[in-house]
Amino acid sequence: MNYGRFDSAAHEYVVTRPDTPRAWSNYLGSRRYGGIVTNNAGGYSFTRSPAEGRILRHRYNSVPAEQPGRVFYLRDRDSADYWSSAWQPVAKPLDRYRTETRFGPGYADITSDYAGIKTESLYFIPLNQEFEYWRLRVTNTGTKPRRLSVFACAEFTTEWNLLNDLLNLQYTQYIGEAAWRDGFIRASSCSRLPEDKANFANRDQSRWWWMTLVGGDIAGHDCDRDSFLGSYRSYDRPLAVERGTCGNSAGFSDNTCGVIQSDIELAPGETREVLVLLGIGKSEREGRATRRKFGTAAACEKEFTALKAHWHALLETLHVETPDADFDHMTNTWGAYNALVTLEWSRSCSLVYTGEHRDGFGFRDTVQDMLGVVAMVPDIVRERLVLMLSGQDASGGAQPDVRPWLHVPGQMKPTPPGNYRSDDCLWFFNTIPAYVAETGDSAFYDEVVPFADKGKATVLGHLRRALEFNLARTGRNGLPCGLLADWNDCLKLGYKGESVFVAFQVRLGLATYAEIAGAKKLTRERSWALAELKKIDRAITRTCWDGKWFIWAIAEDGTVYGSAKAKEGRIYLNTQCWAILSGYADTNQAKSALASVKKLLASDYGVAMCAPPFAKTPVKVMRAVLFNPGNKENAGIFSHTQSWAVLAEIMAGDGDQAYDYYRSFMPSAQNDQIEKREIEPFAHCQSTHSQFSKKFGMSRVPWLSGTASWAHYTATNHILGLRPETGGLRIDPCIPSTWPGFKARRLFRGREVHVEVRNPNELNRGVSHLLVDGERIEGNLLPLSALNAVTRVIAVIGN
Ligand code: IFM
Repeated sequence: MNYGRFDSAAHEYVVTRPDTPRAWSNYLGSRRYGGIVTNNAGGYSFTRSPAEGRILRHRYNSVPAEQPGRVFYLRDRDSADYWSSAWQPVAKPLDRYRTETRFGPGYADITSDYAGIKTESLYFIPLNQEFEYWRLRVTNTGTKPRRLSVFACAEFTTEWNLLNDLLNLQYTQYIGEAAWRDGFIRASSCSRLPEDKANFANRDQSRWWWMTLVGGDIAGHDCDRDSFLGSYRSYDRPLAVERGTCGNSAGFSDNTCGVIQSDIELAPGETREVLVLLGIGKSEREGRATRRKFGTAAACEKEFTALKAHWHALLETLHVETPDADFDHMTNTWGAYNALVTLEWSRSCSLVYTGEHRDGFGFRDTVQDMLGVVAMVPDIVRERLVLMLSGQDASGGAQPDVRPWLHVPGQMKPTPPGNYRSDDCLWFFNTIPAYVAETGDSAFYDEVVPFADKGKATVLGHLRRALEFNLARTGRNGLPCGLLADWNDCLKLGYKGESVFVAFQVRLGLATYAEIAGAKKLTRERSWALAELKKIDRAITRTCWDGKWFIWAIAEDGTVYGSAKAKEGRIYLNTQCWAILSGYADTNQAKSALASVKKLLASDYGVAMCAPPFAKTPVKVMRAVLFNPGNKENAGIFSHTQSWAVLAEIMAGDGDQAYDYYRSFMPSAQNDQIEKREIEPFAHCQSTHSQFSKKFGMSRVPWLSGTASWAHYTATNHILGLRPETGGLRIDPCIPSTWPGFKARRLFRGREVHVEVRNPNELNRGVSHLLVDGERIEGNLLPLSALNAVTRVIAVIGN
C-alpha cells in the first residue's frame, strides 16, 4: 500500500493520502532559523537551537502527533462550514476533501479541494533569513461568489527553553505576552528583562518574535490561546472559527498564540493570496523591516525560487540513471538531501528528537555525518572538520559533544577519563581522507588546529594522537578498550573490557595513517604506523576468530561476546563487516563471516545487528537488554550499520548480495509497503523492527541518523563506484549483474564528468580501461590530466 509517489523531475515526494500511518515530516530553514513541517502542516519552529530557541510549541508524542503546527482555517461566512487548508486539524471526510502534499528540499506545499474552494498552502524559510513564510492561495472553483474568513494560527511558547516551556508551568505560565500592535502580533517572553542577544545561552533576558499577515481585510486577532480555542476544545474545532470571529484577545500569562483573521471575497474562478510572515525580533523593528522587504507576493515567489535553486544546485553534484528508479530517487534527491539535513541538524530536531540532551554535535555521529556530503558541500565539511578536530582533547580522546555556542577551543575542561568513548576520533580516518580526495586539499593535513583543552597540532598530528589514545588503552589481550562505549552505546564492557570493533577501526586508522604518511614522504611516521598495525593484527589473530565468524568483544571479567558458545548475542554484524573493511580478514574468513551474516542475521528488511536477542545478560554490560527483542541495539535492524554490510559484500566482490542488502533498507524501495514501514519512504530511519520483533518490518525514528551519510556514500562511491582520489576519479562500480549498465553526471573539482558504464557480460565489477573522450586509458582511474570542462567517459565492465 502506498500513500504517495516520487516526482523525480521536481525533486519532490507527493503525499497523495493525508492519513499516513504516522505524521511524515520535512525540514525548513537552517540553524539560524529552522523548523519541522509535516504532511498536514504540523510541526514547530525555533532559532539557533531546538532546545533553547523554541518559538512555536510542540507537544511531543501527543495525540494526534503533529499538532498544533501552522494552521490556516477557512470558514464559509454564508454556510458557517469550516475546514483547514491541510487535512488536519479539522479533518473533513476524505471522500469530500481531496489533498496532496508536495515535499521538496526545504519546503512543503499542500493543495486541497473542498466545497468548491481550492487552497495551496506553501511553507518555507527563505535562505539566510530569520523568518518563515506561509503562503495561502485560495481559489473559488465554483460558479457562485464566495465570502470566506481565513484564520492563520500558531501556538507560541512562553519560554524558549523547551523543557521549561512544557514542564515548568508554575513559572512559564506567568512570563508570556502577545498583543496586536500596528498590524503585527508582538510576542515576548520575560518582556521586562533587557535583551542580551550576544549571549544566546542567557535565559534571563527578554525574547521577542512577531507574526503578520498580508492580503485580505484584517478582521480580527487572538493572542490568548484559550480564548481562541474555547474551554474543552482543541484545534479541530476552535470556538473563534466556529463562531466566525476572533475575540481580539490579548495574551498575558497562561498560553499565548498568534491568530490573525482575514476576510476575503472571491468571484467564481478568482484566486486570492494571503501571506503570513513569522519571525524573530521585535515587531516594530525586525518585523516591520522584514514585512517592508518581503511582504509581497513577488518577494515571496522570488525567495521560493531562490530556495529551490539553492537546493537543486547542491543536488546537481551527481545525477544518475540506473535500471532501478528507487535507487535513483534516493541517489539524485532524497538520500543526498537526507545526508545534508542530518549534517545541519545532527540529532537535535524532529518529531522524535527534541533538542534536549542532543542539541550540539555528538562527536562520533557528526564526524560520520560528513562522509556522505563531501562532494556537495566541501567548504562546510572543512569548517566542520576543524570544529570537530578542536573538540579532540590533547589526550587524543574526544569531548562527547561539541556545542558551537559554548565551545572555546583550547579552553575546554578535558573530558573526565571515565567519559571517553573508544571510537570517537577514529571516524576521522574515514572522513578526512574523503574530504582530501574530493577536493585535492592535501595541505589540510598540515593545518594547525587547537585541541579542546590545551595545545595544538597539525591535522596529521591530531590523527596520530587519536591512534595513540587507543593504543595506550588496551586490555589484557592487547585489544583496544571499549571505554564508556564503542560505536554501540549499549556496550558497557568495563574500563579494561576490549572492543573488537574498535580493534578493526584502529587497524584501518593505522593503515590509512601509513598511506597518508607515505604520500607525504614521512618515512618514520609510516614505519611507526605499519609496526603498530602488525602488533594489532597479532592481537586480533590471537583472540578474535571464533571458527565461523569474528567475536564481538571481551568484557573486563573475560566474558566473550559474539561467540557460538554464547546463548545470546552469539553473532554481531559490525565485527564481521569491519574485519573486512579494515583489510584484516583473509578471503576464507571473509567468506565464512559473510555467509554467517546472511544465514543468521539477514532478512527482507535489512540485517539484524546481532542474534539471538539479549534477554538474561546483565544490563550492566549489555544495556541492549533494556530494549524489546528485535528492537534497536537488541537485535534490531539498526540502519546505520546496513551500509557496512553492503560495503563488506562489495569488498568481497559480491555485487548482487551487496545490492540486495542495499535495497532491503532503502526507504524508496518500500514505497508500496507503507502498511509495514509506516514512516516516510523518502527518509532513512534509525532502526527497523527485525525478524525477532513482533512488529517485523516497521521502521522508526526517521531522518536524523548516521544511516543517511553512510548510505549515500556507499551508493555513490562504491555501488556506482565513482570514487574521488587525490589523483583523479576512480570508476570502479560494483553493481548487480542484472544491470546492463548506468549513466551518471558527476561534478568533480569544478568539472563535469559524464560516465557511461556498460555491463554486457552481466558481471558485478571489473573495469579494466576507460574510453575518455574517445581515447583509451588503461586501468579505471580517470586522471586529473584527462579532465576537461566536460569529459565523457565510457567504462565497460569485464573488458
Ligand atoms: O553510535 C550510536 C550513536 O552515536 C547514537 N545512536 C545509537 C548508535 C548505536 O548505539
